[in-house]
Amino acid sequence: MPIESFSILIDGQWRASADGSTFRCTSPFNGEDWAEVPTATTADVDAAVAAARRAFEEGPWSSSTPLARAGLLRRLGDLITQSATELATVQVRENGKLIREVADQAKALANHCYFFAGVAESPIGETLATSVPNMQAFTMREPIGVVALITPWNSPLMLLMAKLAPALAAGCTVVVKPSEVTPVSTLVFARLIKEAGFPDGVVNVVTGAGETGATLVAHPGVDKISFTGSTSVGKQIAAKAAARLARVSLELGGKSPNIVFPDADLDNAVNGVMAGIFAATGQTCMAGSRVLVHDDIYDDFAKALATRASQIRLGDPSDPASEMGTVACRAQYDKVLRYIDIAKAEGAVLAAGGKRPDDPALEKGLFVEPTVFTEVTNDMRIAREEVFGPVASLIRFRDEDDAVRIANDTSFGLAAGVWTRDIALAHRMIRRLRAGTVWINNYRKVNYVAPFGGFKESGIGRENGIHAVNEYTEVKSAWIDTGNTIK
Ligand code: TXE
Repeated sequence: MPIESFSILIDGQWRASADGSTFRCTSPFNGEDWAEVPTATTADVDAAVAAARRAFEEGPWSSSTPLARAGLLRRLGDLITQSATELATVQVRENGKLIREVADQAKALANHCYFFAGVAESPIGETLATSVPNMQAFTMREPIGVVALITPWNSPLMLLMAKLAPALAAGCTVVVKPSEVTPVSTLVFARLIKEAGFPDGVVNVVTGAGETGATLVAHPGVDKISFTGSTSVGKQIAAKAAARLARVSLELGGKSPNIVFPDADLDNAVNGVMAGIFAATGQTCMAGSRVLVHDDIYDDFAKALATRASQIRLGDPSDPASEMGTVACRAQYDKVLRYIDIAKAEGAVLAAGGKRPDDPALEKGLFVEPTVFTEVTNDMRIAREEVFGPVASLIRFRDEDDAVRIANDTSFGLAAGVWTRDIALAHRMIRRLRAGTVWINNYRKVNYVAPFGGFKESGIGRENGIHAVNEYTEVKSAWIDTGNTIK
């Protein structure tokens, strides 16, 4: 197959990197290189930030009305709908995620545009009831300025859209740095930005590895960094941003508990636990990787889960019949297998999977069998550290208090699931779990209207929902003297 070449987008122009350097993308399914993408240099990052700054301060964007921005977002939504198949296919090629998962996700990107178009047009600001006589005081919200959007590889376009739509609705300009594992989908998507008619410099895309991201983070022209990725890089970014008090929002890792009480509908619970950890090959920040199961049902539940896990059909991610795709890249594949070894060494009992599949048809792909460990305790590394792969760890609990204690005994706090038919227990668990999202009798539901983000080391800030736009604005207070007190 010939290698396809792509360019970066700076100030509305498609360009090679300043020094002509490139890197290649490798298919996680067949191991072949298929695309060549520029490695953006410091000069490219400078040019992208300068273009974003000009567009923010001088271009038509700086005086754009909310109505105009909403119109562009709606047009982008329409173009996404027309191109949804292409946007899905390129992501499957890049990260090995199932077409049947990504196809719906690609279509749903348009909803973000429509929703945040509405948010752009909504009233903002408050009239204040101050204690000061003869004063009219009110607040308004203004765009923060130039925002760096640094994104990962697991859902490249959905995670980009969660940042881009509110940033554009707010009136910011952006420089996007997609993951080096999945840069092409963002570049293909950027064509739609141009076609929709956003002014030059409003959206710029530079590609490269972590170094390019670090250059962007350190750039004095960047007012805010919105990052999704690992907790370790998130902490580095927060520390660097703090040096010049640049704003940050961080959507980081998780070790989310999925808690099954003995009164739950067990078939539903098994399905939900499977979706929580095996969808997207376990490569989601919200993966339900710690499965907390009540003592009374533990053995039966473990048996049912192990049986179902071993029946999952691994295969070509572009085949709608496949039920689990590949891990996205070699480094991640090595990490998953390493954690499987760590779990075994710690004394966890392997109940399903635990290796690459024997099927010769899958031999070139980065496949790992759906894996279930039982007799995991919450102090083991497999229960404390994010694996980001198809590895479920089953932990026993005795009662509600024990479940809450184990669930909250983690440095993360992104999400949690609870399976029970007891409505009072469900409500108590929602309050007691320290996590940004709690699902009752379902798992992994996200939507553009529902705020998403983490407690503790799972992040800072929220994406989605009407308040996401506030992550891209500053509040200004204004005071007007209505008493003519200055003569
Ligand atoms: O993430 P990185 P990686 C977790 C998951 C996974 C681990 C490593 O546990 O196994 O992270 O994945 C850019 N300054 N998640 O290595 O490195 C990088 O180029 C600025 C959770 O892919 O955090 C990419 O664009 N940017 C997660 C982005 O950061 C830097 C999704 C994410 O890469 C940088 C993905 C630096 N110093 C992985 N170093 C989630 N929350 O969903 C790297 N980058």
